[in-house]
Amino acid sequence: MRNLFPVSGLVLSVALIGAGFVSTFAADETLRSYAEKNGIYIGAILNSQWFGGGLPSQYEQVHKTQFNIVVAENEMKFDATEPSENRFNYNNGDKMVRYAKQNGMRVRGHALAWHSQVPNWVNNYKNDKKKLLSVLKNHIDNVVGHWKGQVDEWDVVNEAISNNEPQWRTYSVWYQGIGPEFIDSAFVWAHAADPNAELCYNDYNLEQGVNPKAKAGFLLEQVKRWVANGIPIHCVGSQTHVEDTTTDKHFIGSPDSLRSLARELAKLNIKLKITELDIGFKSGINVSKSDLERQGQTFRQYLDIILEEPNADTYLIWGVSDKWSWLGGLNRQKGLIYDDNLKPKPAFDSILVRLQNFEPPQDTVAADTTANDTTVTDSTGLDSTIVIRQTAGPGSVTMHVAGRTLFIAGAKSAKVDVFNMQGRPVFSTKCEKGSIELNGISDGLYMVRVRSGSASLVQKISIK
Ligand code: 9MR
Repeated sequence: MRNLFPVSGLVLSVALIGAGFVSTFAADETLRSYAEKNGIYIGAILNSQWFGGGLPSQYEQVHKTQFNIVVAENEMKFDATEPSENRFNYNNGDKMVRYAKQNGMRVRGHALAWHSQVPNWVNNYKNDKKKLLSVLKNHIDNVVGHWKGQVDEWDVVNEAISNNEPQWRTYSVWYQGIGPEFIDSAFVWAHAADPNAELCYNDYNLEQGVNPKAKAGFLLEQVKRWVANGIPIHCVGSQTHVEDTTTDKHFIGSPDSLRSLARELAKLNIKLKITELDIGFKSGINVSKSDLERQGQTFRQYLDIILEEPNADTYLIWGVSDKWSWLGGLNRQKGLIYDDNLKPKPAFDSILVRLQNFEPPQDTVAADTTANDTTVTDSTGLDSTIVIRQTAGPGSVTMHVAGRTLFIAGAKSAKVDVFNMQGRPVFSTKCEKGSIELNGISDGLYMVRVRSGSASLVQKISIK
């Protein structure tokens, strides 16, 4: 892969980003610019305080400069969007969607069917299965329908698995009132309401091993079943709320375990996303500089999964600054990548440097695309036909664009998906004859994914 931003190592030029704080990186060296170079999304929640205008302007400046995917901390949850029966409130969610549009960000919706933050009125129907099914369906129809085409992906079901044993979580109004089939139904309804949205199952403690006794092992069996039954699920979100390795005696999670889950999901053509990352220390302890550096290494190890596993594309942190973080409630502290004064911590540097320097392993990168005469140059003068990632299959799939024709070599039959630069699908088709026409798509940059059997190629193209 060619580097859009040929910078090596740490650049120690001092630049002001936003008002009043100093970073050791130049202003255009942002997490999002390097994430985009690598074809991944990097993001942070918009904290609840942002919606009420209660945060300093620096916060938003950092957020929109550094991130290219956003999710609301609380504002798209059931209690926020349907506080009373069949009366919906989309104000805060709309505000976030506008913000995302203005700043070219992808939008995650969180969360549709969850046992927590369910308004009281829902519990009135806990003994009425038929009514509860219609309550959940109505919620999904309305909320997903309202943001159809604007929310790119949804946590359709959140935290439905028990913490301690490999089984469903039983203390949930949806589980108790409907049974586990509420999950299958929720995916089907969400898909019907927005057939282009990516639909995820989201949970925590998924980094604790893929074995039948662990949550991830139980989940994997369910995902296999959902896929076999044609349930429209596209991704698993791993919240990844973890604790620093030295302060948590019970810490049993690891980036390696999460990587194993990603690989198991790849076999099912399901993506893995890190959706709520924080790496906290126990409350009350002194956190030293070397603790923060170790924390940065752990942030980097989780990022490596997203960079290296072809079915992983999103790295989302549950907060921006340690000053506004839910972690206190969990007896943890300092789990994010900006400190109380919105200054980047060592974890920020670890992530940025890794994003700058990452090169996919040679054997997974397609042959040099400059060899054909269709490599195009965009207005910035940079090559824009760039292979983002390739999964080897039998034979090697390649693609190139000439005018509005996309040529595909190395596959007799292939599924082609075209996404805009925010990751929203704009066009899908099957290619049977070696080429397809990209008429009806406006000029600009796109990501194209070609899949044939187990081979998959993702490439950035420019249409002019
Ligand atoms: O950060 C959220 C916090 O403000 C809320 O009080 C809390 C209530 O459940 O939810 C927090 O977000 C949670 C997320 O929605 C699901 N995964 C765990 C997150 C942290 O608790």
